[in-house]
Amino acid sequence: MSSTVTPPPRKMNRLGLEVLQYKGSKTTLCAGCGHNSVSERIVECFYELGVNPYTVAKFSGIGCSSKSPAYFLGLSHGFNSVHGRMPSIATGALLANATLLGIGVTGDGDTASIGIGQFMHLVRRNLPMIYVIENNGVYGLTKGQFSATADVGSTLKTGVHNELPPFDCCALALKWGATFVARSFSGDKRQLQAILKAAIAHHGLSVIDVISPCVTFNDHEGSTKSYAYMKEHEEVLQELDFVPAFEDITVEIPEGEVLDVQMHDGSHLRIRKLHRDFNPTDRLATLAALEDAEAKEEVLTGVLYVNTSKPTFLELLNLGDAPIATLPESKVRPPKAALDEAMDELR
Ligand SMILES: Cc1ncc(C[n+]2csc(CCOP(=O)(O)OP(=O)(O)O)c2C)c(N)n1
Ligand code: SF4
Ligand SMILES: [Mg+2]
Repeated sequence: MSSTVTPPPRKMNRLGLEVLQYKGSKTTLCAGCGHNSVSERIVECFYELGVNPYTVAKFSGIGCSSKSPAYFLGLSHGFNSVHGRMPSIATGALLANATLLGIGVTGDGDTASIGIGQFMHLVRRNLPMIYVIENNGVYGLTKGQFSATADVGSTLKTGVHNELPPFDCCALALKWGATFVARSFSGDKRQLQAILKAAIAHHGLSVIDVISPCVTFNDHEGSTKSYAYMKEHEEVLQELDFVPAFEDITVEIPEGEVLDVQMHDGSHLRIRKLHRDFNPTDRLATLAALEDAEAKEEVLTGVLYVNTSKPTFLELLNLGDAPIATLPESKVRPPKAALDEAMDELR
């Protein structure tokens, strides 16, 4: 007697897409590299939230981290730019088409070394996009030299010591007026998922510094960006729960225990304090907490700061919603009279 086996129903998100449609090409990074875990989290979050991949634009600079966009959201737009210059490319693209959801993936070298000036202006402008720094303390792609986020006293495999003070990208972003700042660890799946989802919902720039160990050049004893160091020194600030706008909030929580942040799209980020009194809406207190943690050799992870009220760069420029590429020629090409007038002014 023959029996037919019915395959289990395929899992789909609210757009009717499968997770496969959110993946990219097979990774060419080293096995165990933290960057691979970050790509996996991005795939999961965009799939679970049902973001239309055709409306996403991925940006990066140069580095192992900057290769990552090839490994997620294969159906989305993408631009792998020049070392440290991704913010300019992203700014141009998102000004030309404000309907796109931008996500940039960069490295600590790409952002804190060569790209620090571009990063500064991106933060100052509050360009609405997600900006993920895959922070391993070294230039992985060029064989593991120290980057500007390497801690004083950390050593390379060769025994070379770093004597220069590190840049803390989260503290700098806070100083420069960032509206969403978080730090996570590539090994913390649940925390990184919640942060990425909140960043997708955030209306403004989301800076996410992810400690993402380089297993080939910076995972040894003496490194402060290794899996072992993070296990010892990570101080998780909160328990995070993200409730998307399309789901009902069912769990009632007694007032005062949880900070409920309503995001622009109607979703909720619920932040429950863990061991210490920490308020992620108090910018100055966060800066002090980061200084204090650095002195104690602790790595604070969680949502460090969130501000949902500051206008974005696109709002300040008062740009129309229609992408430039869809505007008729009459709108994008000045008439001859306007050009003649401009020429006359220069005579
Ligand atoms: C203008 C320019 N300068 C230097 C380089 C060489 N270079 C390529 S990647 C890189 C650093 C990458 O480090 P990071 O951004 O931390 O990425 P990781 O490889 O560690 O993920 C450097 C210095 C380059 N490609 N272009
Ligand atoms: S060299 Fe380091 S950063 Fe680059 S892929 Fe390998 S483990 Fe990752
Ligand atoms: Mg790096």
